Amino acid sequence: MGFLEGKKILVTGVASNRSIAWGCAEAMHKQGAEIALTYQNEKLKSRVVEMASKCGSDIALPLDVGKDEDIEALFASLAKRWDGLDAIVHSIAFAPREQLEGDYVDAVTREGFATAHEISSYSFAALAKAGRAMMEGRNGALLTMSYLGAVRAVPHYNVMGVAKASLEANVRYLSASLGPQGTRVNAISAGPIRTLAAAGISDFRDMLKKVEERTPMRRNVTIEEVGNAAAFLCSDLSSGITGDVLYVDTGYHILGLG
Ligand code: 0WD
Repeated sequence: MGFLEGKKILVTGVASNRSIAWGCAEAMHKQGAEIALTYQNEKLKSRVVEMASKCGSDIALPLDVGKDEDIEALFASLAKRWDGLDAIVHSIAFAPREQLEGDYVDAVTREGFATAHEISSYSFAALAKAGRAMMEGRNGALLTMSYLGAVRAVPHYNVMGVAKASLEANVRYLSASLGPQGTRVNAISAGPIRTLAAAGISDFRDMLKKVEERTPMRRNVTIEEVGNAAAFLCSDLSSGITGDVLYVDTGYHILGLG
């Protein structure tokens, strides 16, 4: 029996079979969880429906976190299928491409800053708020995906790093707020992984290579490894952990002069 047997878990942010969210969904399904997926737009719908079926699920629902009505409709639809919800995985981030090129001060704009924060950080609080009632009294868990750029200045990551810092603060505030109802809130800070979102960061290939050369384990992390850590953080095995950021990055973050 898997350690997520009987758990109902909503996984957002599946865009392809390389998505970190997909690593999470697969790992959680393996551990016995029932899975619901979301897709950002109609273009992704058929792919995500098919991916849900690989997890034995027929629940794939639309969600653009930039739209309050989508968030409301998501939980209304979910409530028709499930009598409660045990975990939400938030694996969503976005900044306009030109924000992720060149020098931070040159690139940053009011609009780029606002968009990055709204889609990549506020949306986590919005899902927590909308999902609160369904998660009440179930020892639930919320999980989001961060990156080292939240706490270090990483070339080209620019405003996304500032948004990830906000996201990590969000983890702490949400934990304090939802802890009394038994809901835990954590983040995984993943090492770089080649996904659709990563393709938007200039020199991403170089980043992968540098990490591989220097990181203690001399290789990059996989979505399966992030997924397994996510499964743990959404399970009762991590019942004493909240408000935290777990690094799943083959050890890169511990380096000084790498
Ligand atoms: O190296 C990496 N890939 C890392 C990613 C290292 C550390 C952290 N992360 C984070 C990302 O910042 C993000 O928060 O992991 C999370 C998932 O990212 P991913 O798996 O790397 O990327 P991807 O497979 O592209 O999935 C992210 C998806 C979007 O994909 P695209 O490429 O179309 O932007 O987030 C979704 C979308 O499907 N997304 C949205 N979903 C709902 N509403 C929205 C939105 N407004 N915007 C983006």
